[in-house]
Parts: sequence; C-alpha cells; structure tokens
Amino acid sequence: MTSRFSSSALLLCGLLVTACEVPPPESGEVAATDAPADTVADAAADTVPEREPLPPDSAIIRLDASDPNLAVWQDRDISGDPPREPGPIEVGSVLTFFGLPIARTPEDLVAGEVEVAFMGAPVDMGVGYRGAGEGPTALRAMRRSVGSMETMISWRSELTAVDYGNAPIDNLSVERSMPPIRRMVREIAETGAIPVIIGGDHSIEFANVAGLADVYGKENVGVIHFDAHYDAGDARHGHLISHAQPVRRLIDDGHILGRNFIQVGLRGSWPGPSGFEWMRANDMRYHTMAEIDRDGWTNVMREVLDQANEGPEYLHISFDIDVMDPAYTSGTGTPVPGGLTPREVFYMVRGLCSENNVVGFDLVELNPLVDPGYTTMLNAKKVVDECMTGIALRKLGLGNRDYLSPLTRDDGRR
Ligand SMILES: [Mn+2]
Repeated sequence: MTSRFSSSALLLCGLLVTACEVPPPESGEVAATDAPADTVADAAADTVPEREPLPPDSAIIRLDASDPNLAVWQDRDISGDPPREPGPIEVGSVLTFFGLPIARTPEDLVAGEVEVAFMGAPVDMGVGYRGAGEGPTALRAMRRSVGSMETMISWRSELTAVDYGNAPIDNLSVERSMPPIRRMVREIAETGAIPVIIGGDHSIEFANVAGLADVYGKENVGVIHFDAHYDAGDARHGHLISHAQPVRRLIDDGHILGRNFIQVGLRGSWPGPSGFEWMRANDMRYHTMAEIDRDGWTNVMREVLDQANEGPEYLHISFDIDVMDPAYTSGTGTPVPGGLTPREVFYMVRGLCSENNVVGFDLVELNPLVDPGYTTMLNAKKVVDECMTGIALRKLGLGNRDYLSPLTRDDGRR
C-alpha cells in the first residue's frame, strides 16, 4: 500500500490537494461524484494504473477508483457471525430502537415474519455540518416505553418489529450514500416488511422512496412530506442531492409521480415563486402554514387525511422534525419559527398510519448535538411511536383517525 503512494508525486496530488502544485480551486468546491457508487474497487494493488494528473485549473478532485477501500464501507459483512437459524435475535440490554430484537439478513425478516424493520441512515453532509448523523444513535438511546393511554395499544406487543442496523454510508459523500440506503430499503420492502428509516438528514428521502418505488412501482406509491421546507431545490453548486433536493430528484428522475405527493407545513423564506410554480406544474399538492393559519389546523388536517386515503395504494410518510415549531424541536439543522405543535402532529400521524397502507416511514433531521433537554428527541420518539400505534390499530381492525380507548375517551359518566 505504501509503495503505490510513494511511486509518484502525482499520486499524492490526487489524495492531498495541499501537497500539489495545483492552484486552489476557483470555486472552492470539492465534489466527489465521478465513480459510480456501486463500483467495487479491484483490490489487487499490483495492477493499480498510473493516475492521470488533474488539469492545473481543475476545481474538482476526482475519486481514486483504484483505491482498494473505495467501496469497503458498503459492506455489511456477516461472514463472521456464528452459525444460527434465521430469525430475529434478542440482544437484551444492548441499545436498539425501542429495545427491539435485531435482524441481520432478509432471511431473518422472512423467518421471523417481521412486519416492521427499523434502520438507521446516518447521513450528515446533506445538511452540510455534523449532527444529523447522530440521530439513529440518539433514538436508540431513548427509553423503551411505547404506546399511550389514548389508545391503550402497545404496538410492540401487536407488531413483529426489529432493528435492522444502519445502512452503510460514505460520510464524505451524500451522492455515494444514496445507493446503499436504497438497496437496504428495497431489501426490507421485498420481504413485505415496512422499513422505518431514522435519519440522518433529509437527503435520504430520495433513497427511501426510490427503494419503495423499486418494489411497489412508481405509479403506486404516494408520499406525505411533513416539513418546513419543500426540499425540491434544483442544482446547488452542481450538486443534485442534499437535504434540500430529495423531492426534486424523486420527481424529475421519474421515481414517483408529482400528483402522488403531498407537502404539509411549508413556511419561512424558501422556496420563492418558482418553487411553488414547479410544484403546481408537477401536479403536487401542498398545505402551507399560511393555509393552516387561514383555515384552521383541524380542517386542513382532515383534508390531508382525506387526500391520503384517495391516493395510490401504498403510502410513505417522510417526517422532517423541523415541521414542528422550534419551541419543541430546537435540535435540528434548519429550524423555522411558526410550525406545528406536537399535539397537532401526533394525532395526525397516528391517523395517517392507521387509515392508510403505510409501506415506509422516515424521520429525519434530528440533531441531538443541539438538543438541550432532549426535547427534540422526546417529540421525535413520540412521532415514530404514534405511527407504529397507527399501524397496530390498522392490523387490529381499529384503524381510524378518531380511535380512542373507551377508558380514555371520557370518564364514563357522559
Ligand atoms: Mn426537509
């Protein structure tokens, strides 16, 4: 390994730009998108070709396709696991999402008749700075209690659910992190289980929904996107995926139809007119906070629930925690004042997940590094909990938005 680095100053140039005679990049941008993300490098070091020097005025530093570690991060190598029968594995006090058993392979999901598989997708760099990637770890560290007195349903008792681990990501490249997340979502969905993906920043919505469309068909998957932002931005400094662009990628690249997409909670300074015109041109539906302020939450919420029921056969919910007001969710990368309250959100998410054939759910943009008091984590955990409760209600034949336990509806004297 050392020999190939020392064989030529040009080789070093490709790895460490400061060691080169190349002038600083004009735009300051460093992109790493040249190599296809599915490529597995040839590990034979003795066949490493001489590397092309970068043009002296190049602003882009390409990937080294000959690096034997080019794709090593994509492995979920289970070859070292002890032999065992397929199925979920109880891991006792080891931290998992909601204290669930783990599963390692699709065979585990099938053998265990798993209905819900949680996975982490710890992508950081779609926001542009560190924090969102810690979301899965922080949620695994939350207390394990589930359910609440509204329904008296403990979804963990009603559903077979597992923690499927984290998707492998390249923490230096959002672009290269998309294919392995998409493959893992597809792997879960192909068994019939519901992937619940904990981010990570919102770039992962692209991989999540594309993976579901791979399995269920692009005409057949609808998306409810809860967010302060519309996340359908066009190219940013040449980048086509970040936490501001997953919706644009899904629709422009044909993974999903615009008419099957509903946005809820938009507010603040972005987008401007062209963004709204783009949504209209693509037949998307959107419900801004301005509409909610005018018509009242209850009316808009009922309309969204009705629209979801009229949509395609399968539904994915993409929940950006910043749809809630920063008073409740300061632990996020791009907070915008004037958002929804937890009580508005919990009821609606439970209703959506109980009334629809939910085949995927993601919760994104948690940043526990800026979450004093764990307020954001408490609310985030509850959002997931409410969706799981909704899915359990549907399984039990109790699925409707207004379901309450007879014990909690009132004191029985009315
Ligand atoms: Mn978002």
